[in-house]
Amino acid sequence: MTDKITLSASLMCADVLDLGSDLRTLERAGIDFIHIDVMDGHFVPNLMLSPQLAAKTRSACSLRYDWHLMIENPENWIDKIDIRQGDMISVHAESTVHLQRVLTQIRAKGAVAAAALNPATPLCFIEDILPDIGCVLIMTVNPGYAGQGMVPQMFDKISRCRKMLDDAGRPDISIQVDGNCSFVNVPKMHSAGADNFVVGSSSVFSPDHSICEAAEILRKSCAK
Ligand code: S6P
Ligand code: MG
Repeated sequence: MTDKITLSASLMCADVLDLGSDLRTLERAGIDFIHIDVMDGHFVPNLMLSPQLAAKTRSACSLRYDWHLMIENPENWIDKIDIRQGDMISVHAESTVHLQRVLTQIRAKGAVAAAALNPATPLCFIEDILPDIGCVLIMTVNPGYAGQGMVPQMFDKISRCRKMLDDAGRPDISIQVDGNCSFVNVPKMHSAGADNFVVGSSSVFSPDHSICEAAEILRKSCAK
């Protein structure tokens, strides 16, 4: 596991009336990815961020995008999303019966392929397809909404995931965590083995700190 952490800022938590300004500030704050939550109202009980609309926000900053697909049949969408070299795309293991095929489609576009697991989905769903994975996304809330509390047993799941990856000779596979990545939870998630954090209403978009201050607090909290 790497000591360096990366931060993915959740666009659904940004100021929708001033998105351009938030995107420019996120870039100045040293945020690594813009996290785009795509929801279809079927896989999760909510609708969010159209890929076409999200793609238009690219003109405001040059950060890589991290597309979190919470949709049924994600294989039908890979060619319709503005995926660029170095982006990350996460697909839920529960959303398709052909997870390995979708991950291969993503890698063919020069993007990092991430396999996402809901809190109730066991790690064994991905253990046979590690060669096709660049990142595991451990959901620490049930996906669909921002502002939820973390499912506490996910700390242990992160540790077991890190061990599974290291034992398989894949310390290079990143672990991303999404859901209630707060100032309190992030250092604990990092100690458990995660290195990429989806940051939203619990930190970089919390009313108590500016985006730049929040990013700095998070990075310092994980520094050795
Ligand atoms: C939720 C979604 C997430 C949220 C993010 C919000 O289903 O996948 O990416 O936008 O977790 O952050 P917070 O701090 O409100 O949990
Ligand atoms: Mg997300």
